[in-house]
Amino acid sequence: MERSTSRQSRKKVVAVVGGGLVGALNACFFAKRGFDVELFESREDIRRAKIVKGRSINLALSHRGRQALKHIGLEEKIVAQGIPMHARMIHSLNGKQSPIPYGRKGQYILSVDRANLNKELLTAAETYPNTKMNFDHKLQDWNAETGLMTFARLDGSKEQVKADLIVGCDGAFSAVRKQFLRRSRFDYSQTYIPHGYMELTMLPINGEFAMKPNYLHIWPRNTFMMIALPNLDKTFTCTLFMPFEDFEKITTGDEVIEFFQKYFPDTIPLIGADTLQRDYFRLPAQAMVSVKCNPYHIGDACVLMGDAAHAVVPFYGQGMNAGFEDCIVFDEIMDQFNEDFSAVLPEYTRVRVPDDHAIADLAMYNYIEMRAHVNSKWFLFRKYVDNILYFFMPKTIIPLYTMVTFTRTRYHEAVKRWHWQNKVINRGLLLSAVGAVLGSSYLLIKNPPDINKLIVSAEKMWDRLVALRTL
Ligand code: FAD
Ligand code: EGU
Repeated sequence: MERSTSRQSRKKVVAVVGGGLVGALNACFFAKRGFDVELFESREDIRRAKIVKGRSINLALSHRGRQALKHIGLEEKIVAQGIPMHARMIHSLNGKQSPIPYGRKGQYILSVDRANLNKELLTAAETYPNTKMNFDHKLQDWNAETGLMTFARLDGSKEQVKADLIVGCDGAFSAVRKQFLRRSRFDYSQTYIPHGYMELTMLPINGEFAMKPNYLHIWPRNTFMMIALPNLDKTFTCTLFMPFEDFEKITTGDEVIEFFQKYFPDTIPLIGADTLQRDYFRLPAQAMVSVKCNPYHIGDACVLMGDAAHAVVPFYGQGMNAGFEDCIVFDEIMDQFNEDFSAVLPEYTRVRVPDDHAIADLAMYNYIEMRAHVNSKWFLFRKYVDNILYFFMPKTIIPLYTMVTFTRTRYHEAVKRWHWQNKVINRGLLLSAVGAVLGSSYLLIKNPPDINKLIVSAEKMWDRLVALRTL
């Protein structure tokens, strides 16, 4: 009796491992609930760092991520520092640009600066008196039985810390997750895709954005693809996605220009030939990995969130958004189960695993689909069809990306609904095809055409088909 009251009166210590996007956000969520929060980050404080290394410079923030920021009162501030992207801008090989809106007016995604977002989140976490930030603390090992963690410092020293709950937000190569791997009945899979990515900077031209700023620019070229997001300093960060084996084939500056001349000719004058060559060889192409696991928790002692639980390939722009939503889902379950970790953790796994696995699958599916046959024409066609169906039947046919990007529909529900919609669309197509055949047969029987006219028109049709192919 006495023990339990003393346990309840003592504030529980929550150790958040990883001070990246999800870790810093999570520190705010736990601090807001009144826990004693200790955040441990292996790198130095990026607010003081001169060079910020790490992954992609900017990210697309959408509804799920924004909702999470709203919970900690940071939505407005981050939105004000982001650049709205109301549409994609599809760049065809011939330089033609075609915008396709993301949704109705007011439906847009935001291009945000990763480093800036991380800094704002760390600062927000620090404003709570019950948080303590520990930089230069790299988790080496921890004990699932005792909750004792061992951290390595840059000076070679070690530090041991105990916590009531360990929250693993230490990214795709999570050290927290290592202990999970040693346990029985832990499912784990990791897949590297054959593509790598490389970031190229497009500087302003005459002090202005080199391209229209309020768009997500896309150059879909089947196996090669480039995406560009605007930054506040009027630059664009272009991300080139390409199989590693093709990256390796390009070894000289001339070959870089040759390659861009062939696939992204409109970008050469915008990026500039020398910048292009310099950026291309500055860093080797980066790998992309997809990680799925289950469960996300060990007893009442440890839980994984963000990339540590589910790294996804970036072909839906949802990695961070999903990680941020993890924090909301956990928070909602904390309310439901009165902050009782032994009940909250299993429930979090039960609820969240199907959704994170669904977005991991969707992102991988989109990667395979884009690589297989998405050139600019196909991309435009598909998105037009999506938007047209949505326009005429907004209650029935909601594009998948709309559910994923602009709602908090559970990812696995979105997938289910998408399958159902596809069935409806296919039935509709089949029905209209059957109707068309029956209808035209009837008309043909009623008024048989002159056979000579028919042959001429068939020839014309053929010419048109050939013309279409060579467009
Ligand atoms: P991370 O950002 O990886 O942070 C992990 C932190 O833990 C780091 O600070 C690291 O230093 C620290 N750490 C690691 N190991 C230890 C240790 N042993 N001890 C202590 N600390 C440790 N998502 C989107 O939503 N929209 C996008 O447009 C988008 N675009 C992307 C484009 C690319 C090219 C890539 C690669 C990813 C993209 N993502 C996007 C995904 C997004 O980057 C990740 O999902 C997000 O960064 C995950 O955040 P996190 O905090 O879980 O992990
Ligand atoms: C990739 C890298 C267009 C940032 C998926 C769309 C992405 C982003 C799309 C990166 C694409 C692809 C969607 C958003 C977004 C599209 C989306 C991909 C942001 C299906 C910084 N993707 N990304 N889908 O619909 O839902 O515009 O690096 F080319 S935002 Cl691959 Cl919405």
